[in-house]
Amino acid sequence: MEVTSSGKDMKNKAPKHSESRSRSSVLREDCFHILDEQNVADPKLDPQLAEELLLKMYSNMVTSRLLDERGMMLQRQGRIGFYVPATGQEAIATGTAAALKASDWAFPSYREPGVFLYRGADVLQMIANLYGNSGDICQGRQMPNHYSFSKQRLFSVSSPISTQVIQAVGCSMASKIRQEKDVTITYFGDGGTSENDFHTGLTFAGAFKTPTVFICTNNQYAISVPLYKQTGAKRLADKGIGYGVDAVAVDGNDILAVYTKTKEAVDKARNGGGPTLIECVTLRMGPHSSSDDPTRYRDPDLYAAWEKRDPILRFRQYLEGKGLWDADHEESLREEIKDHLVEAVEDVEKMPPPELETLFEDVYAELTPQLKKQKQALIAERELRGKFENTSEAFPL
Ligand SMILES: Cc1ncc(C[n+]2csc(CCOP(=O)(O)OP(=O)(O)O)c2C)c(N)n1
Ligand SMILES: [Mg+2]
Repeated sequence: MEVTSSGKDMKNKAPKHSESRSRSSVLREDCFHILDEQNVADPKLDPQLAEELLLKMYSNMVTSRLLDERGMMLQRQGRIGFYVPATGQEAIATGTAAALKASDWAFPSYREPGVFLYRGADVLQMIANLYGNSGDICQGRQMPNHYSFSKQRLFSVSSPISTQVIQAVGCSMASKIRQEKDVTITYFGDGGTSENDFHTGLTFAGAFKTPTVFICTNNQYAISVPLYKQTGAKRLADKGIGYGVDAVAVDGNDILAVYTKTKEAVDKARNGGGPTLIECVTLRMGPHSSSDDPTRYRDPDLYAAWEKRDPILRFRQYLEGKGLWDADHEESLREEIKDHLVEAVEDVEKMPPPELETLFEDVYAELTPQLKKQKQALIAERELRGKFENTSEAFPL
């Protein structure tokens, strides 16, 4: 069910929380979808994307999944301190990114590696961010999974929830004022819709009709807090109404549905039609982060039901149905990606930590007198000690 900002078709058909698990699918009834529960596309809704694009999307999803597997393994082996998996959410990152132009702006959260990958971020540099060493664009000043790739118009990820929402709206206001035809997309979670910044961002977007697309990944949890404890709203898409922002809920595990609704929203924004909020309904299949143990708070039945709706599996079956994919393709793709990741990890692990002097770079064009003094003192201290030992312990995030 689509919601317009006039609220016309809002005779609330939204399910009660308890109803959301009652149909054969665990997916809420109101979500736009193209693939059915047997993963067959509705012929009237199938966007009939070109083969090259479909295969690029599939490869991107698998790369994101395998990067997650590797990242969690590296953390468990003590080679990196922290990792945030996006497992189960690959259709959202890839389906939305595929609907953008390279000149559009993206403001992701920590759970969208697929957006970075799709827009051409270098995997080696992404892995270097996990290590925070000299290969890292941010020279170890960011948390793991908080990537920054400004050349690809990918804004730096921030940990504080939803801060990117107002930044994205500001960016799209700038595009509008400059009469540039770029669209800004931003991503946040279900929990993120309880933050002030979400409401401020949507207020400005609605008032100024900015070319912004808001992607709310409703993965049903904010760390251990389930959605029904997070909000009284039955649908997060409904939150658009109060701000005059058109909204729609989609099956977040159906990449064709995610792509189709994002493309509509992006085209509308580019043509002066204003912002859209897209609620992508999914389930976070992994832990919140490598520091979390979801078995302490999660219903195993819900998890098992969503496992059958794996977005990669569903898309693969769609591709197989079109004769574009088979087991041999799958094996060679996975081999190729795994080899690439192993090689990148090996290369990154050879890189030294960032130079001490980099601590003083990238903020001021010219160092302030105080910073100059601090820099000299630190260099003198290093000469005295020979080197600095790394005595830090991983912070349990
Ligand atoms: C302003 C703020 N409050 C609290 C936190 C701690 N925190 C980190 S992630 C998170 C949950 C966010 O949940 P959601 O928005 O649903 O996104 P998800 O992690 O599920 O992708 C919280 C509360 C934070 N980073 N920033
Ligand atoms: Mg969440």
